[in-house]
This record gives sequence, C-alpha cells and structure tokens, in this order.
Amino acid sequence: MKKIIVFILAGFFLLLPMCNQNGQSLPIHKNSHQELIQRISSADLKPGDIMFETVYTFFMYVHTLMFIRYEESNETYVFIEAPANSLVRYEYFSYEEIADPSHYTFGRVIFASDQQIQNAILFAERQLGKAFQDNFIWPKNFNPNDPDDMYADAWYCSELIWAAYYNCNHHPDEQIFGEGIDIDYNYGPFVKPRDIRRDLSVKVFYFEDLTIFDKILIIFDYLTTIYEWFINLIS
Ligand SMILES: [Ca+2]
Ligand SMILES: [Ca+2]
Repeated sequence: MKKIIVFILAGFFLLLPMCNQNGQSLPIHKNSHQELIQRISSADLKPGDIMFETVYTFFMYVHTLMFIRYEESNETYVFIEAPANSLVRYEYFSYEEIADPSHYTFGRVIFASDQQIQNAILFAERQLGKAFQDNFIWPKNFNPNDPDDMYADAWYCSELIWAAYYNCNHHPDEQIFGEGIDIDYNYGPFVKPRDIRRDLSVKVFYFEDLTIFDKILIIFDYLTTIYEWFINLIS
C-alpha cells in the first residue's frame, strides 16, 4: 500500500509541471493522442458543445449542459439542462459565469458532423419541459418512448446530453432512436458527467487559465486511466 501511495505522489509531482499556466499543451490528458487541450475564446464556442459544472472542493464534475446559442442582444449564452428537482429547461449565463472555474470546462464531440450536432440539439430541445429523473440508480435510456421504462421520458443532466448524441443519426421527427455517438466513456448503466468528460469522442477545452484544482483533476484522470488500462491488461 505504501508503494502505491509513493507511486501516486511521485507521479503527481513529476507530472504537475507538464500543465502550463495558459491552459494549453497538456500532454498528460487522455485525449492528448487526438489533440492537445486548448484554451479557446467564447467566439469559438459552437452549438452542441457541452459545459461541465465543477465543485472544486470535491474535485467533482457535478453537472452537464448543452450550449445552444449566443444572444447578442443581451450578451447571453443559452444552454439546455436537466437540473435537479426541475423540468428540462433553457438556462442563461453571462460570459463571466461561463469563464468562472466552476463552469469553464467544455467538451466538443469531435466526431459529430454538423447534421448530427443539429439532430442532437433538436433532440435536447424536444425534451424541454420534461421531468427530472431523480432515481440515479435506474439504468440510463436514450429512448423517450420506451414503454418498459418508467423513467424513459425523464432525464438527469448527463443522461440527457448522452442521449442527445446517441440519437444524433436521425431527426427527432423520425422517431428512430439509438446507434448514434456514444459519449459514455465506460458504458454501463449510468452516465455521469465525468464519463462524458473522459470519453475519447469528447475534446476538452477551457475558457481561462487552469487552476491548481484542474491540474489535480487532470492528473487524477491520467492515473486512473493507467490503472484501468493495467487492470484490463491483467484481467
Ligand atoms: Ca431517463
Ligand atoms: Ca458509464
């Protein structure tokens, strides 16, 4: 056990300098084999991008929202979310709010075509006004019409975003669901915000300089990815 702790701490201190201050060039991230993590401006934000809400004190991603559009008239960024204890709705942010470390982590589904992104947005919009799924141990489901699932037409935050992309091959009017882009990193019955952030289809970027907490999160992700790879190798 001591050796494991020493290894983790050594990895932490060796890898920390690899995170630079401007949010670019983070070769330790699991997505780094695709493209390096970038810092971008709000002008580069695209509809369909995913915003991750973070609680730093617990190093946790607690919420995901889909960016829909920017409203110039009131300088507002419009998102769709399935928030706890509320209906699926639009939510509105200022630049200062999305540039805050609690919100500045974004993901883009890099393998999605413009048509697929449009379908994902349309699917999310069709869920507006639907109920929040407060049962987190109930298996995720992309089909809102599934007669065998009492929570099929209710959503928790990351389930909604995942389903939107998993249904992105068809316009919602076609009522054909599934077999789109699966952005649940580890599959299984649940899709947590972190599962989406870690998925290889999702390129992560930031609006502002990385805080020390983000650096720790990235290093933690890196170490757990190595651990999971090792377990897969020997099992
Ligand atoms: Ca559901
Ligand atoms: Ca999962």
